[in-house]
Amino acid sequence: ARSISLDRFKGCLVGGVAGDCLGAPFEGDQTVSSTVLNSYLEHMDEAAQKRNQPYKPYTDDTAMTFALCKSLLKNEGLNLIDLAGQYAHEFLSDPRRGYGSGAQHVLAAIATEKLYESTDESAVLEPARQQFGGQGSYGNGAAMRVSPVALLHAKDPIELMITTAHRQSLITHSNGLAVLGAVIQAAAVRIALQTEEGKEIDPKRFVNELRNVIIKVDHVDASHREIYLEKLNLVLRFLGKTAIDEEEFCEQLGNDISAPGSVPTAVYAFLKALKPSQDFEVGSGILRTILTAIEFGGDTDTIASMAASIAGAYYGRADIGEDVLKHCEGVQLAEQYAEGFFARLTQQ
Ligand code: R7I
Ligand code: MG
Ligand code: MG
Ligand code: MG
Repeated sequence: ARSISLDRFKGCLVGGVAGDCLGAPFEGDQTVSSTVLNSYLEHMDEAAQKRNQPYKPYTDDTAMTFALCKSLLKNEGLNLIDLAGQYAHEFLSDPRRGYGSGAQHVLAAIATEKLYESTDESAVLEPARQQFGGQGSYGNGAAMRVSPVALLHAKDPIELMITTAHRQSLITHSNGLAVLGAVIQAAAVRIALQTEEGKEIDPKRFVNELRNVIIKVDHVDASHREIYLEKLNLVLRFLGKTAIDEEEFCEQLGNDISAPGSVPTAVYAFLKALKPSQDFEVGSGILRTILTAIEFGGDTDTIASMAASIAGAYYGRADIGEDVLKHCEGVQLAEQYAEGFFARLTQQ
């Protein structure tokens, strides 16, 4: 059976765009009821008629993902200085996409100091290192954009993927929690992508593979690794429950803009939505994943986008119909980038 395919490359990037566009209007809400979410999908055509098309804009999550795609394809791999320039250029050319305040500061500094003209990689990483009193940001901004790294390294040893996911983080996020979040998110996409077509995913095995990845990440604090290992235990614990106390879920697993408070939650949403849901009667696995992610409120664009990148890599582009996608900005560009990564892989 085939695993890696163009349809699944497209599913990954298109899923990420859809999660961002559909989740963004709920960012910062507490919880969102399934009644509201079902009605939201059903009335999308009606709502669209009142606005310009496509009326669901993407946010910083997708803007940075596209910048990463562009730089990786242009350089046939990671070029940190070019990538820093690409991130900064994307931000300055379209700054109102909802960037985190720390990220805005770092990207503006890279542009102001023209660090993308430097030949010294460490100079480009300096603004991120200085964030939050020298601790670096632990926001989820490095994880929310990382899915193209899994496509770039789809056929390479996992160590290469880990290194690229790690290094691309450092341009904006030097804290080990942010780095690990990005590596885990990239690994989740990779595992989904490599699962044979039609083969079911076993949540315990999926989580175990992520544990093995965490152990391989160098140059991060052991205490940061521990935090994620504990979060993955919680993912399995919540998956095993028949009823979930939303308050307890948000407090323990999280729904916020920190990497440890969102990346494991995205993994949870993907794994939870593998099974049909009584709440959401949608045929698409990707859409079910997105609604499952939005339901907990909080950082809905980012959690839905990360979860749907994983889901898209598993179900493929064909899983999600045009009914909803036609309202999302950036779908065509996502498909073009997926084609770029796929062509590169088949030429190797
Ligand atoms: O991580 P980042 O790019 O933000 C991504 C989020 C996503 O939800 C996007 O959709 C967008 O809405 O923003 O941006 P950062 O500014 O690096 O991190 C996000 C926020 O996390 C910061 O603005 C801080 O509020 C918080 N944060 C910290 N707070 C205290 N100490 C991150 N690191 C720290 C810290 O070390
Ligand atoms: Mg956003
Ligand atoms: Mg925001
Ligand atoms: Mg967000």
